[in-house]
Amino acid sequence: MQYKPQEIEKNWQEHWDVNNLFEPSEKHDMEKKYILSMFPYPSGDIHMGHVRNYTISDAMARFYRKNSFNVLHPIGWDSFGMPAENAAIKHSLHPKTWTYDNIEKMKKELCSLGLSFSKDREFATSDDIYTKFEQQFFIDMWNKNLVYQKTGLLNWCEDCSTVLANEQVEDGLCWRCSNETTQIEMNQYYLKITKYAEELLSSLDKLEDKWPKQVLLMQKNWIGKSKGLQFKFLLDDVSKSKLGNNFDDFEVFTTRADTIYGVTYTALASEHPIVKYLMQNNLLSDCVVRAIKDMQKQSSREREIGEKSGVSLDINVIHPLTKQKIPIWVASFVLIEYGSGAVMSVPAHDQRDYEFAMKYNLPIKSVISSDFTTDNQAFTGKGVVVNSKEYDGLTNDIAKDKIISYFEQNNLGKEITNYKLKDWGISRQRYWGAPIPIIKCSSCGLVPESSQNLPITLPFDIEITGKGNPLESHPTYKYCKCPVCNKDAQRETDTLDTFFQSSWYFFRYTTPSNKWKDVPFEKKDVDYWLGVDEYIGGIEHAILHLLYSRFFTKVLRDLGYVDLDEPFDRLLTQGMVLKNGSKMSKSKGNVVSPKEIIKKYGADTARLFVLFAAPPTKELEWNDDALDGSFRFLKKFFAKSYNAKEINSIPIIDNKNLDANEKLARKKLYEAVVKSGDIYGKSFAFNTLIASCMEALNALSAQNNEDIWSEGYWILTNLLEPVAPHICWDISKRLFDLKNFNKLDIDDKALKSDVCTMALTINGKKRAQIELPKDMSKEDILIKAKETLAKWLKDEIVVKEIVVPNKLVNLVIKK
Ligand code: ANZ
Ligand code: ZN
Repeated sequence: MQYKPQEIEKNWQEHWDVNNLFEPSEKHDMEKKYILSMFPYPSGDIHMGHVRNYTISDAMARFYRKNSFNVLHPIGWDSFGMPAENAAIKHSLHPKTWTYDNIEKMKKELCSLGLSFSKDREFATSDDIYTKFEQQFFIDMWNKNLVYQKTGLLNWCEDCSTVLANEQVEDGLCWRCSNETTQIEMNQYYLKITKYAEELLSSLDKLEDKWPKQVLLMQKNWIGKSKGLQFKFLLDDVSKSKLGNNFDDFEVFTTRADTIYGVTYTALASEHPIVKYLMQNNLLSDCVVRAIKDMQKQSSREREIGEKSGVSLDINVIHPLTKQKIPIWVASFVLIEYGSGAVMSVPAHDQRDYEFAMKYNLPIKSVISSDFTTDNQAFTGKGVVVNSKEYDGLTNDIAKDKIISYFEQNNLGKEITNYKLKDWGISRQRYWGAPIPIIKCSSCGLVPESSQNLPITLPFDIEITGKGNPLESHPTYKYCKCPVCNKDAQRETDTLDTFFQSSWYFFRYTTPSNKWKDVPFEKKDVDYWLGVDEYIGGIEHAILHLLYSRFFTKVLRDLGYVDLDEPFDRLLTQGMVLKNGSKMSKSKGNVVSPKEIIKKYGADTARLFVLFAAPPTKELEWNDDALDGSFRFLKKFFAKSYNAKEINSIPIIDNKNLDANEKLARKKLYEAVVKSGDIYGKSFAFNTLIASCMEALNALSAQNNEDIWSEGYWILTNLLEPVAPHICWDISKRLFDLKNFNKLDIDDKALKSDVCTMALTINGKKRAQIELPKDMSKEDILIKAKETLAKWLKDEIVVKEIVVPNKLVNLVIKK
């Protein structure tokens, strides 16, 4: 019988579909596993990254299902977002039509991979009913003061007359028209994620050893907690009068109070109120103004890593301890959003300050002595304080504490904790998103929509031109009544950031779809299913999505919706899929299409290859030969299945009566069973499990005991089912009527059977080693050895064969 994956796969996909075999049970007395892969954006095409992601989660889901767990393995669509609007402009398709057509298309492609997703729990985040609950959450947050509006800086393209997301600005230029972008101030809605900064940081501890170290570190750095001294620099009298006596001082934040005697200048952000005042009152020369405007145009990334620039403002402060005059500069690397948007600069001990001082010829004063000198660099290490009056001779850590105490005792400043984390700006000036349920009333101000009017849905009849927000120009959408005073009012036309939707989708899956109309999810379902046991996705989500989801969970907890602190118990970040060493991408032209692979080899081969070629967390280099190898293995696996006979339960075999080859086959089989127990829930190194199964099939093939063949297929179809489900269901149905898809018991006797490792050498040089049953005949040993050494023996003449049983084989070849 020939292996015809196309036929087998279609049959089983239909069988699974018709019989709804992958729905979770609603009985909550079973042990559960919630296996979640990050849901896709419906771009229209499945790529190899998807294949990898969903094959990993599917293998986990199938394993746990087979081992009697109640498994939730859902899929949905992260379906709002910009690409739908771009497609609308490019292909004149309505974003909604484009999105939902893509979902249908991608669903078919996913189905062709044989993925065991729950059909019942599928949804798209652009579904009106999803929006309804999302808007309710927004209103709940509004009422709890977790949402607020303030003016924020946004990227603006004058030509497209639209606001651009950070990702749409490339080197300061609009991604669509390549015009220079500017920063404009606009009213934005923000979520108070900073209120949760401390908890988001401290509860990372609970995830230690369960999330990748790298992700924990990235989150920690993003939250960026630091303790330091906040104090005021007083302006000198001349400077005060220059500023029209509108300012007496400004605040700075420093983590290095120990270096305060080394301050040689201070620096303000280009958006600092003092800078703004000087500009607005024409107190600066044209070229200084121009330089400041250039700094304001830089993105925060450029400001942090780009070339430092600055200008002197020609005003001064008084050093709080030495009372000396210190000049005030504007510097590109000082960020307005952090601390107080102003710094004390210590070029001797801070690299940025150092580079800036070198560039503009500012003095450098060393106040920490070190044993080693550094050229062209600030000394940032620990040391003994010098040039600092009464603090001289102390270690810098002690000096820091003393200086902070001095400031606190003399009311000059205080120790504070700062976080880099900023509030989450959630408004987007575009159409294809969830409408923000706020109404602007001229008497009542900003008022949330009344709950019974939810969902506020998008109008379908819009014109998408790429200029401005289509909701703004729609003839009726924004006109409404104020829910409080019933006067004419206007609806907010901003829509929500798509990260808002992806921050709670995993809660929604837990509740059966027949209840979705009335509730976002049921608490008892969330109690049972969460936290997610295994969350699988790309490292690109290490910060934003994962942080926002953690934040949302804590907010929903505080709003009373859930009893949960952390949503994702374990996280697996899959490696990238590469070809010729670089990430597969259309622009590089190195994309391999999953569709073509499935057509040519079948889904099982694609899945086997993806899981076999590398452990899930490592990069996977595409390799056509290895793909072919996976196919050949399955062909052999299928062909040899005819050596096994139909049985209803696993044969009982006594190891005592077996010959060496039979013992080895059983040993290999049970080693594979042990391996399977080792990888699930731990490393998920499917590659090692597959290798074990391959070895077991080889060992099986070296014996001809029919019972062992049956036992072998009972075990192998069970172990490989998560990896290559179609072929395993097919063989298992024919031989065992699927009765072997249960937990496997381990036969210890089979595992313990005697095997020895033999070294294989050629002319005394070690080439390989093999495992063979103990006390195998010399003839058999030689056959095995020559098989293994085949590639070295090609075209060679063996002149002598030496076999030391249970130890080694040496072949002497003619030189
Ligand atoms: C003087 C100093 C001396 C500093 C020294 C560092 C080393 P972290 O640890 O990341 O919180 N800083 C403060 N506000 C800033 C802003 N708005 N934009 C850019 N830089 C700012 O960083 C705190 C340090 O970053 C502060 O300590 C300050 O420079 C700078 F040898 O003050 B430091
Ligand atoms: Zn009103």
